[in-house]
Amino acid sequence: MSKERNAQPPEKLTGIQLKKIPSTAVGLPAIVSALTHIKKEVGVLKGIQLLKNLNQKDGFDCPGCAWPDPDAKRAFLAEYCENGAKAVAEEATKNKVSPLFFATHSVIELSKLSDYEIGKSGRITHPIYLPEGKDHYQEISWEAAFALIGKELNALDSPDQAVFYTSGRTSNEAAFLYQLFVREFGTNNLPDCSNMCHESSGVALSETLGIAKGSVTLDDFNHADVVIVIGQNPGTNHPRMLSALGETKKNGGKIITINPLLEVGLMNYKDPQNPLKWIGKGQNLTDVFLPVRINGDVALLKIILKLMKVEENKRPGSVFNHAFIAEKTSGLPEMLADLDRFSYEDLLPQTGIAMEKIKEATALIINNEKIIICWAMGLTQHKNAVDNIQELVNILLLKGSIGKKGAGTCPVRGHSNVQGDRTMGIWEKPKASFLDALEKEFHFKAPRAHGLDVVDSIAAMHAEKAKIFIGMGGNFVSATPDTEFTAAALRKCDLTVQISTKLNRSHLIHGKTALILPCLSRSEIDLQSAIPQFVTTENSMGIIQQSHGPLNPPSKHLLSEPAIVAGMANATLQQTRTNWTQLISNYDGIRTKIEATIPGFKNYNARVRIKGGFYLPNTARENDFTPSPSGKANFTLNMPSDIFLATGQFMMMTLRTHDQYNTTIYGLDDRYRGVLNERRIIFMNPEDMKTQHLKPLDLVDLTSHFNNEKRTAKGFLVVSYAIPKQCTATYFPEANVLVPLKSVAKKSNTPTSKTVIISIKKRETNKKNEL
Ligand SMILES: Nc1nc2c(c(=O)[nH]1)N[C@H]1C(S)=C(S)[C@@H](COP(=O)(O)OP(=O)(O)OC[C@H]3O[C@@H](n4cnc5c(=O)[nH]c(N)nc54)[C@H](O)[C@@H]3O)O[C@H]1N2
Ligand SMILES: Nc1nc2c(c(=O)[nH]1)N[C@H]1C(S)=C(S)[C@@H](COP(=O)(O)OP(=O)(O)OC[C@H]3O[C@@H](n4cnc5c(=O)[nH]c(N)nc54)[C@H](O)[C@@H]3O)O[C@H]1N2
Ligand SMILES: [Mo]
Repeated sequence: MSKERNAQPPEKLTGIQLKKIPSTAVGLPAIVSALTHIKKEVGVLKGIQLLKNLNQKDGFDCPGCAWPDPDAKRAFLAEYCENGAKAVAEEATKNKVSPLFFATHSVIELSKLSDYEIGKSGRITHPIYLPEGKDHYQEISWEAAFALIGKELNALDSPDQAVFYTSGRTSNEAAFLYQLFVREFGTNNLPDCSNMCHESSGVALSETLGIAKGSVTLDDFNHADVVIVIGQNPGTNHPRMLSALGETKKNGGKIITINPLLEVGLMNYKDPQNPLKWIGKGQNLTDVFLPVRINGDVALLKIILKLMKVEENKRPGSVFNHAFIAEKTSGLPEMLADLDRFSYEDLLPQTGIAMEKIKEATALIINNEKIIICWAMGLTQHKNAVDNIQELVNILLLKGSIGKKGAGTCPVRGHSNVQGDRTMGIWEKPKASFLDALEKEFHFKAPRAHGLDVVDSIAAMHAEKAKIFIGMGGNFVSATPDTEFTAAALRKCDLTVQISTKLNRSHLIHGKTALILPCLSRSEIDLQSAIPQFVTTENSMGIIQQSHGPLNPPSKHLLSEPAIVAGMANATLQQTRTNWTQLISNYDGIRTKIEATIPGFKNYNARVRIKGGFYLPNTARENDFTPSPSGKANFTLNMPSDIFLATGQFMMMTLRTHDQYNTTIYGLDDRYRGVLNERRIIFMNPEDMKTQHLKPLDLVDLTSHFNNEKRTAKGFLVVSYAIPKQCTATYFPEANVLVPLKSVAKKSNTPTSKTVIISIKKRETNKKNEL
């Protein structure tokens, strides 16, 4: 066996089966799939206990996604979806990773497994340590682990030589303490998963509307005339959003879908919570489907804007909301003039869509006022991602479709508390007012220089400018771009520390020494001073709610995330005036500190105890754009894609299957796209396959091209699919090795995981299972 720890999943095929793509999402198959996972991972009784509590007002917040729960009515048994059920099944698994497991399996051996197999090993039960040069992790006491972290951190030449990553499941309480610890230590190096996710949305919305968050509430979906879903696959990633879209339709609203793929969930669905509806035809969702080419969105939106302008010129006052524009916005003349620089002839080929279809969608926008636009990674992970989102804002501003019922921005967040973590100060570019408040409350000098985000952290570790990596959750090596480069960066560190629930590849690609600190999950009872604590989270629409897990933890050696932060802080900070031990003895104390430092949390402890929680203030929702740089809502000038494909090159987007949560692989199927039991596939347009002389299920190697650099991923099966020409799709994380670290979005520095330029080469072998 090679001595190298594998940073990538093995290039092994698992036995693909292709099925007909279903015509309906959710319904009975989703329930069956959810229950199968629950039964296999946790057992029936514990499973029912879990589902009963999920997303209820006195239950716990689903770790699946950040979609909000209904303010009033919640489903009788449970407010859950197939993929939420899979998420809780995964963390409540019966399988355990104990010190004995590590004694019998070396790190090298584990790294040869697939991500699916690594994840299925189960929950980590003890703090674990990998001494320098060793192949087996071994048990360590919490005290010794914290002491090691304190010693290593304090031995650095500068606090800026450490990076402190966060994934978005971390509760508000843990996130607040974590950023406080990091800033008291002396750095703003707080990269987080947001840097790879909705950072582009935050940048675009702050510049235009003065707030980094979306403006709509769930109730707005009941009132919208038109909902545009662009660059998002809610049937898989936010299944409960389908119910909201269903409500829009029931109330007479229309849905426009803009996506290279006709994602089943957006076409037709059967409400899982209403068994009477499992039989029959289901509900149609999308009215107009625009199959845009990858990264053709700005071109498409510019055509829509141009058509709106033409119609407005014909019938002044019939398209634009002049009262709103005059009172609230700035920059309209420049934006309208800029549209003339772009011709339909130049824009249309970038979209790949027939003009008639675009006109059909534009008519809905022209003739209606209450418009919601929802988006996710299909817009945020491109070089011109910020332009994508600002172009959407241009449309909303022309219509005055913001800050009123049934209208507004809806960036649909990923991780269940990624938005809350930012509110709590997990950010490498904190505002001065936030640092001022921390300094006042905690009596220390906060570092003012901006810190490193994800991409810059990787570069800094690779250049040995950063030497310690601490990860609060997540799976850094597999989630980030440029897998081999990132792995090399992590291997150069003196110490890597992962605070985790389950085993993942980031435990196996480590620094000279490594620690795994196992923590409680969202679904478990968190006792401090013998009293059960609850934590709080913020969903995609800015509602703060409490969450308390019903299950006994899988091991008595686990600590909560806040307790782990306090342990690290006590072992590291010599000058601190914060009483960390007291803060974690009762989480109300942490919330009191949050209230004292972060706006919007007045009477936090009382208000969060009211069932259903409370809304944070949201200026855009209130039609107030004064926090924007100009004091008004800004129209902006945006650029279409400048990507040029040479002959034989394709654009590749990296997607989630229906059976994974980011890097956690629940199973090997992508049911809604008709691909079963295989992840190493590439979706291709049948005509492109012809020109490349490829047949279905041919085995190919993929090479990405960026600035004369090449990266290769081996062994993918070609799947013929309805995808625009010159566009292809693969799954994340298998294809991350192809995403160049330096290929990032302008302004937000987000890796361009949805526009990777590749060429495809057929393998000269017939032995499909021997790569
Ligand atoms: N079950 C489950 N739920 C999840 C997750 C999960 O992995 N599993 N992940 C969570 C996280 S962290 C996030 S951020 C979200 C992700 O949620 P999504 O953003 O829905 O996830 P992706 O699979 O990245 O899908 C992106 C969608 O954008 C489309 N797309 C790609 N490129 C373009 C483009 O150039 N233009 C347009 N218009 N569309 C494009 C793709 O075809 C696809 O439908 O989901 C969250 N919820
Ligand atoms: N190519 C490509 N790359 C992408 C994306 C893409 O679309 N394409 N999407 C990007 C996006 S949107 C995101 S958000 C990132 C995700 O990046 P991450 O958030 O880093 O990755 P996850 O896979 O969500 O992390 C899973 C791990 O978190 C740990 N974990 C789970 N629950 C808890 C908990 O409650 N506490 C703690 N401490 N640990 C826990 C488990 O050990 C699990 O293995 O990936 C990004 N990477
Ligand atoms: Mo995300």
